[in-house]
Amino acid sequence: MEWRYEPITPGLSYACAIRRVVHVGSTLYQDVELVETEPFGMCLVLDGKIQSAESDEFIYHESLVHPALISHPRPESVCIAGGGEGSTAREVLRHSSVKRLVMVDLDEELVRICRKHLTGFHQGAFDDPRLQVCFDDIRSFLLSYPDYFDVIILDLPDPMKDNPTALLYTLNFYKILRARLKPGGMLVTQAGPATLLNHQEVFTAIYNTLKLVFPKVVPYTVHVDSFGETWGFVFASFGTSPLNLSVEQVNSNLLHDGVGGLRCYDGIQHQGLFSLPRYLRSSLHNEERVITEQTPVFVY
Ligand code: SPD
Repeated sequence: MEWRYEPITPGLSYACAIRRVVHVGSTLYQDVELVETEPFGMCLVLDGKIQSAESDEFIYHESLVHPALISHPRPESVCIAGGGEGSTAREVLRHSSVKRLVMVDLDEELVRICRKHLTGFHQGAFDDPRLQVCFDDIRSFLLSYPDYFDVIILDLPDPMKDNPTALLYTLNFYKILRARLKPGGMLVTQAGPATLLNHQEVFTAIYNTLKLVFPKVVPYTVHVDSFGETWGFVFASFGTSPLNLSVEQVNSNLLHDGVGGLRCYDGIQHQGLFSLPRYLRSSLHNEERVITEQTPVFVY
């Protein structure tokens, strides 16, 4: 049996048995592998890190998308930054209120590979007429985009050393995003690992930096087996908070927006996502780092 090792944090890796390798290559921007693994089925691996796995990508993508979308009274225009495999778009398009979804991914070749090989992930989302895919750098795209969004979702690769993606986890970029939101708009970003060992790599700093830009900022987490760790997200808005929603309100908002077919997220899971352990709440509270272009943060 062949094993694939992925570093989690200094002194810790996790190993995953490989059944077959479907694709190995490099695009203009990153190394791309598609590997079928014993525990998680087909996995998308970018620059050596699993981004999405057939068996549990629904946990990550439902958690990324739905808390923000059901917190907005009527999300009609949504922007996704990244999200090349199409699963984030798939989740957004479950909402019948969404009239326009713009997905901006730098890597056209990656999207082409995912569209061809990961049909179970995107499930035809790329054919939905509400979706417009733009191959561009999200920062320059937003600076010249003439319109505004109700919700912006950052589904970007993790900030890694020697990768310009790290500049999309900065104070400056968060200010650009705020300027592209409609009144009442909101933002959610994937925010890196959130285990006891590594939540201070990027998660607490992203939270702290967003707090300088938005009046309401709420961190949350979910465990993703194929990442080998618990994952962090941060929600930010001009005042709306997902924390105020009861089990019944979440379920009723989902129903009202025609959202069906979920396997992880509902009113009960919503309360779990936002119930953080004491050590995490205290680290988030005590964090002082601000992420700027000059002081980026990186995952291990
Ligand atoms: N779709 C981008 C999500 C980034 C998540 N990175 C996960 C790395 C896990 N080791």
